[in-house]
Amino acid sequence: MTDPISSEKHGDVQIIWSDNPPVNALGAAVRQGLVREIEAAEADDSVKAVVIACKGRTFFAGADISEFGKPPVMPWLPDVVDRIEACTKPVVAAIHGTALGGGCEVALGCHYRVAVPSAKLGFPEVDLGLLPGAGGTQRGPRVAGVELALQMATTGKPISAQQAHDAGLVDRIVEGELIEHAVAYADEVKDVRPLPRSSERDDKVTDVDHAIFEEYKKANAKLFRGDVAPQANLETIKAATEMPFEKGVMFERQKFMELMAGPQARARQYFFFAERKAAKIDGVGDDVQPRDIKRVGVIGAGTMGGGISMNFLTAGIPVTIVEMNQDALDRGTGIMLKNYQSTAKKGRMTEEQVGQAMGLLNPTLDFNELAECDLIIEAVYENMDVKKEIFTRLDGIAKDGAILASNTSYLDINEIASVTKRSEDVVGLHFFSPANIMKLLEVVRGDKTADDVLVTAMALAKKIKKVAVIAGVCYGFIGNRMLIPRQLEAEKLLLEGATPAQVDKVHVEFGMPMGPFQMADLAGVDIGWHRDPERIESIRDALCAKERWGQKKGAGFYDYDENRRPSPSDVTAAIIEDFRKKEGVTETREISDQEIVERTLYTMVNEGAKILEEGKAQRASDIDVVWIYGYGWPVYRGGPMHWADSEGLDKIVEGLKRQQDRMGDSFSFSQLLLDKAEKGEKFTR
Ligand code: T1G
Repeated sequence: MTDPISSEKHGDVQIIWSDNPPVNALGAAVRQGLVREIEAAEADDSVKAVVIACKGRTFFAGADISEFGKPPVMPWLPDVVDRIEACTKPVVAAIHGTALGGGCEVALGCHYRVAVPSAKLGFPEVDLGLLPGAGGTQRGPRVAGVELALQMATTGKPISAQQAHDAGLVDRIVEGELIEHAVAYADEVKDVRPLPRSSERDDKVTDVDHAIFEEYKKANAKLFRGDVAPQANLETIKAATEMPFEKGVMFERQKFMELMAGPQARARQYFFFAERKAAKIDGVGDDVQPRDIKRVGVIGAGTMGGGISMNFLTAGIPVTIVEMNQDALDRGTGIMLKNYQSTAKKGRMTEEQVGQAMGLLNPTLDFNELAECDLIIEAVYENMDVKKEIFTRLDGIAKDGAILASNTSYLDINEIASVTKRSEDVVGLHFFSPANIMKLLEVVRGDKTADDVLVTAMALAKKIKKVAVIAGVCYGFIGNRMLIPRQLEAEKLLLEGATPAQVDKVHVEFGMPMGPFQMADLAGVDIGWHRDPERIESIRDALCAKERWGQKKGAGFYDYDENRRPSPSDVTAAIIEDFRKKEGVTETREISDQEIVERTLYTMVNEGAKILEEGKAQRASDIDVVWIYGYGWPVYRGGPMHWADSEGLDKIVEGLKRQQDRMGDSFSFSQLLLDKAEKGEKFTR
């Protein structure tokens, strides 16, 4: 392993370089090299000042997460930062890319910080279930101010170089050649004494009104629900206003170790790598090149077609969107513009960017205009015959090499491909509604889908800022397939005596954004309904028959007021009671919350295991990525499969056995789950 740290002289300024691709993570060799080179610079009388800089695309992007959980190798990062700060000569951090976590802490240990305009600085440790553990919770407030440090540490969101400069976290923003400017700055300050050591500054942490912490917590309540790391970050930042630096860092160390030892940090760190692993396609070499996608075609300008189109327009990729009639086309493009304008109103886009995006849109009624597209995505009515008809037409007009994709959320991609003469070009691209917001994209691999089509889909997903997961062809692919047992058991529980509110409460307390019935009302109780009000085969049918189709109708499982605020419904209770009678259910019983967990969450794990054993997901961690990005599964639980491991697969099997009789024939055990539980194995380690 070559030494990632080197140094070179520029006049009487010593530059200490880190060259540790891909992101200059502060692994052991980097930490050792930094201490070695700082001590050498300090001992060298010809050196008057030091610059710390990084090669490649970014300044240090943090501690090396792959080292977590392994035996520690000295020096600790806090000691490295302290050693830099203690240097008797000025040290200047030259920042480009993203100075994150430990990287931002190294910069804070330096006496000065210069950055290029595009640089970002941040404390994303909270996203790993941690807090800045190398003095950042104490130096951050002292340099950037308590409120900005609090926001950075509890949200994990990076700030721009300009914001950092305005707050005093960056001393100078330099245009052009960073190193040249950094060396010049070091030369400028080489005789300045005393050295501005962040840990010695108290002006921004004294006389702080402690009310800001409670106010911040109240204003950001969602951040603190369920997740323990944000609270720990708040407490350590607050400590900077209550105690001297030395005590503050001891408190920081204590809180850091507590978090690191907890299940939430383990889950989040697992997920950090799970998300990145999802991009890898088993059995497809890095030599397989993506196809060039210059123009995308979207068929259907409804909610999905419009949302899908926006992803590409925002990424600067032209879109031809096709509808059957002008009204539908105008309505669709109008909604797209409205969505962009509301984003601009929130300051997340400029009006000019809105104009650029919409300027790339070619709305048309002429299906043949799709002939010039490199990727065509069908986003029409969820009906196999309709899709087959469209793909038959596409086969006749799409240019050679065009990728033909369906946004179907359940249907068989192989069957759709079978009507074309180019099955190798057919793939599923299952976006999640709202398609311009939700990060998840299920890439559904047909039996004949070519490798380069998959590689193209994964590359395009990254370009449009989606997290893509490869799914095999089965009903509902990965996410929606696991919804099936959950929804089925949830409705059966209503028959047996539970209420929608009780089932939903268990899920929300678990950390889901909403429960099964709240989700049904949001998505539409009538999704997949056969539309025959006389045919009442489930509680859903009974609700649909009464046009209780969910939020859009002001009533579904719940009643809704004009602001769509839900309340338990007596009408729904009566409909459930009637349906019980019709089904011959004469008595109901008290349902425990644990039973709800076992029948609606444990059954999801069982289905996930079946998806794995059938090869419809590449790995268990992909299933976790689907559920966290597609349905809001609490990331601090790591996804259904990681959560099952942390519960213990034997406990999952036990719970399912307890419920097996109640669940009846609709439930069958995954053999993989039984085998792993038997052998004490896990899905995700
Ligand atoms: N450690 C180890 N590997 C890392 C890494 C890290 N900190 N950051 C990225 N990688 C790997 C990643 O797994 C991937 O590997 C490759 O680099 C490219 O990453 C004491 C305790 C920097 C914004 O949380 O946010 O400091 O898949 O695909 O989209 O207080 O990586 O190619 O094999 O994400 O261009 C705090 C995490 C750590 C930053 C670049 N720092 N990284 O995004 O590339 S904790 C973070 C990121 C800490 C101290 C505490 C992003 C990025 P592979 P990528 P990208």
